[in-house]
Amino acid sequence: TCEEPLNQGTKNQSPDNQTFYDEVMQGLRMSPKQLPSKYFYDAIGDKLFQDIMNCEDYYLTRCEMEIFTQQTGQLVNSIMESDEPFDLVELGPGDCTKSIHLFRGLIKAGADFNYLPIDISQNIIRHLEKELPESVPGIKVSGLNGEYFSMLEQLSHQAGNRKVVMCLGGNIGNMTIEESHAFCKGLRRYLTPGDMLIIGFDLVKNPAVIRNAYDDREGITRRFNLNLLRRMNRELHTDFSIDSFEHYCSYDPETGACKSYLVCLEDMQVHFHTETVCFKKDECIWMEISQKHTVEQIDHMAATNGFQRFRYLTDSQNWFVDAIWVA
Ligand code: AVI
Repeated sequence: TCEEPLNQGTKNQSPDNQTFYDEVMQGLRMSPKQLPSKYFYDAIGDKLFQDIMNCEDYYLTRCEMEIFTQQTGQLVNSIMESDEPFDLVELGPGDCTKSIHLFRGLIKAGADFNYLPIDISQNIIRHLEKELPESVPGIKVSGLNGEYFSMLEQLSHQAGNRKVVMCLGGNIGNMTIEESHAFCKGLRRYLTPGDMLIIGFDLVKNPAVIRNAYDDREGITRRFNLNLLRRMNRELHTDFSIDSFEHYCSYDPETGACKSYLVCLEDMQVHFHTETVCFKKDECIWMEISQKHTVEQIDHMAATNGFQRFRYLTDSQNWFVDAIWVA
């Protein structure tokens, strides 16, 4: 029979899986059902996201790359407004394909800085500590492995330089407007007046361009979303029938919210350890939000969370902005 999911019988999960399981169940108890998009990124999801970033229809990476390669001088000058040494803290650095252009510019300009990437993946941190000094001679890298706010907390207890924090890739778009305000407020607590934040936002634009980016012709985004069901089958031993779900993406030009869903094509029961979850034909699971912003909303986000607008760098199509704010 199909019962409401109950909070019980999860003792056979490992602690890592337990959190995954609990967060999944919490989302599936909501209406509409939701799944947490942060779990997209297992090894297969990472690879699919790489493919998304390289695909024709997904413009965000190309736009921000253009800013980092064509406007490196403006970035360097903004950061070096003050000639004091600084700690360049990057939240979720990936493989630094964009920020590496900034590092080279800063070193060329004689900047005195330490690069402190923060990432939840120990592999990424190890990789950057090893590779960056080889590809960017003269860079000083000291990685921090953990959650953004706990690592910033740790840093705040050490005597440090002024901070320049970078949050690239439009990752803030994967939060609702409310969550992104809370995130900026949270960040601000770890900064002191004069510190800087460089934060990437995807801008509102022709709705068709946005929809195509999240429903690409090659079907990579579709596979990226479905991979979370596959991951649950692998790691939580569920029995989702993957072929019975279809990717659907909506964009609302009035709110700037781009949302992706998986639509269930038939009535189905999915078994979770000791619990069973029912899905109805045509029911949608909300998978992810990719919020688009106007410059006015970005200004408002700065002003209401303790930042001042310093400089905005956009790509040549005006599709993406790296906002530079001062605390
Ligand atoms: C990581 N993040 C900024 C991507 C985005 O554009 O929302 C994740 C993504 N989801 C589907 N395509 C890309």
